[in-house]
Amino acid sequence: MQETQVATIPALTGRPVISASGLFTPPESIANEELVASFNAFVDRHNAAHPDAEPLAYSSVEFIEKASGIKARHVMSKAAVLDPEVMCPRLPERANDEISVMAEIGVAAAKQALERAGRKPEDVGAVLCAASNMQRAYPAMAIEIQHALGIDGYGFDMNVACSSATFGIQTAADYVRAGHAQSVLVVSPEITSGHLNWRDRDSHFIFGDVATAVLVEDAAIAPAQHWEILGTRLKTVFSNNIRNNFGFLNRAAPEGEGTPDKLFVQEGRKVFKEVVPMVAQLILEEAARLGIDPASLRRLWLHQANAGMNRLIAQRVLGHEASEDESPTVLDTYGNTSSAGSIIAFHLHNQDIAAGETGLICSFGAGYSAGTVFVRKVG
Ligand code: CO8
Repeated sequence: MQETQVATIPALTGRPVISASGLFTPPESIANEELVASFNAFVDRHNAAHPDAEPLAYSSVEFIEKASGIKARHVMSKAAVLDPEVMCPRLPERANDEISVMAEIGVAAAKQALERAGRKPEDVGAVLCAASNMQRAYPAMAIEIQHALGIDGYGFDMNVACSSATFGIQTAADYVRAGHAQSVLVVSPEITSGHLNWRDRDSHFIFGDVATAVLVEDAAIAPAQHWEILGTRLKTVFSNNIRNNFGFLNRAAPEGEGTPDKLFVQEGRKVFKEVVPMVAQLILEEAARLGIDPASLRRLWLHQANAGMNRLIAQRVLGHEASEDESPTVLDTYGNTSSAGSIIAFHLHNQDIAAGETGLICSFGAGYSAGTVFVRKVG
């Protein structure tokens, strides 16, 4: 008698892991020199047009690099951003039957994560679109990404500014822990250029566009090489020091010089001073809870907002000045990509980590908000 072959379904463990990550980088990039030339051309025009007003001051490449560590940023619409008459992205509107641009770049990152994990879309149970700005109110970007990938299950959007990805990873991990899903995509398409005030000297250099994806799965179905999630911890503390008042109750176009509070605004100095201790404390408390000696962490994949902030946080965590190997930066080429920053750092700088070594993905930003994901390499 012929034996019937029955596919064995692995028993789920309820232990969440990161199976793979993905990255989409827009092909166009703006170097500081080009950005400052455009900004200064705008300043000349503005001052010539408003001779009786307090003149605007020039920006400078030296200041930007020294204050932030940023040398360039990728963008979805370079020519319009650099045009001193425009200074915001010009992305042509798409018909409702075309994929929207935010979903498109999210899908590109998600496909890479799925491919790296050897996962078919039909085996994914949920999609979270976790980002600091959504292209529209509804239908959710996550549902469009889910549809474009051919995923059954459910999806929704979540926004916790720069901490969106780590909040998404904890949410995905909780679904795995609870048995609600065995495979969850956390997608972070960040078109930050749309909510950056490119005419504001204090912040025009900060942000860049990108998309990342993280596949969180039950250990039972993960590929042999993966990252065990040892623990996640989130924190929020209300602050007005990073704010954007754009919303459905104020529909004025968020461009031009008259609506700066409908774009990104911040008290950068205060953010720096207040967020560094908050994040360092969160990391140290969580390490203690998990029984991890912070000095033993092999690598910190920190949020990429400012090189100086990362230097201080890493020093408090590791107990010494961190090397580029211990706390890699992607700020120089990507700028601040909001929630995607720590995931880009993780994606680009994890191949050399040995099995058994422990690292930390950590993000922080507006809210204030902060999230930690301690991971250990397996396989
Ligand atoms: N060129 C030349 N000089 C400048 C420029 C410029 N572009 N900008 C400011 N200066 C001058 C100032 O006028 C000032 O001069 P003076 O001393 O004579 O008054 C001097 O430089 C110093 O200015 P600052 O004190 O502002 O400069 P800092 O050294 O503090 O550096 C930074 C500014 C880089 C902004 C720094 O404070 C910083 O990085 N802070 C932390 C920022 C941060 O982490 N923010 C979090 C944002 S991420 C987030 O959560 C938002 C999510 C939403 C994303 C949406 C996307 C749009």
